[in-house]
Amino acid sequence: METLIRPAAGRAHPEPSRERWSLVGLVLLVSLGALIFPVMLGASANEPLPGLGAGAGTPGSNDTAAGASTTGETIAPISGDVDCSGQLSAVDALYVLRYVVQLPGAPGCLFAADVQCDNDRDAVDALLILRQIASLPPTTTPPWCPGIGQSLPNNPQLAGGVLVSATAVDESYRVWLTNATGIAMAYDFAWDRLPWRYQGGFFGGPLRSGPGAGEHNAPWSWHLDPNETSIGEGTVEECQGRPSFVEQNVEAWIQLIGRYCPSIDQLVSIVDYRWMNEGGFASFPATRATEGP
Ligand SMILES: [Ca+2]
Ligand SMILES: [Ca+2]
Repeated sequence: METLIRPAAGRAHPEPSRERWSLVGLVLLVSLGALIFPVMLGASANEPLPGLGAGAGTPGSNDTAAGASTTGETIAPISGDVDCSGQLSAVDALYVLRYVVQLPGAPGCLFAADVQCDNDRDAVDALLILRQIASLPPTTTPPWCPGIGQSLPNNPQLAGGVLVSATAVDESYRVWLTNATGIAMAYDFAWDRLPWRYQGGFFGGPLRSGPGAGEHNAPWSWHLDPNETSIGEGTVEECQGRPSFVEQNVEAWIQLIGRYCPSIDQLVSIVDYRWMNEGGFASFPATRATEGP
């Protein structure tokens, strides 16, 4: 079920601000944790955390200890499980903080760190993970964001990209983005972080035949080029129009105009499939490794 996250004019969006008061403390905490945590686990601060040895970056390998064997239990990637252990713990939050301050030993499931779904992996995410573990009231995140601990969206045909659903006037369409600029701008639009000159609210990119990868823009028989589409600047009229109008003239539109610039009257959802190409996780599902006899 797709849910409207904001009207184009309203700019209402979830509020991370309530959490920010704690960020300074958290960044201080990570410095302390970077020293204390490895010691607690019997390792020096310069050694990788458990599971971050030779198998780092391999799904299911991060719980592996000496004498470990796999149980055959399938791990589904879940939001916030930064160390690929299959569950949430304070270790996940610590890994996020270590990443923020660029300490070595990046975990294999770092893609799962952005539990806030704002395209940043930062101390806010670490705080949200800690709140979840402590059973504190959940903080507002976009309705399309997987809840912390919930499975990440899975669609191999859209792996490595981000699917944005929007409406132009009263017609729905979808744009699959694989270019970093377009993805970042889509998130920035959703979170009201774009400069005003981009807030005219439309995508712009080369128009292509067919509904695209995974038929993501079905039932329309066109899509926007995922590698070159982003949020447009200023206002354009020559490449704008209703999705249904483009549908009636797809080939002519491609030949005569080449680009299409659908308005974003409502940004309905952003579904992130990038984890599927990140950190070796194209091989999911993996099996969890646990200590053997
Ligand atoms: Ca974990
Ligand atoms: Ca985030």
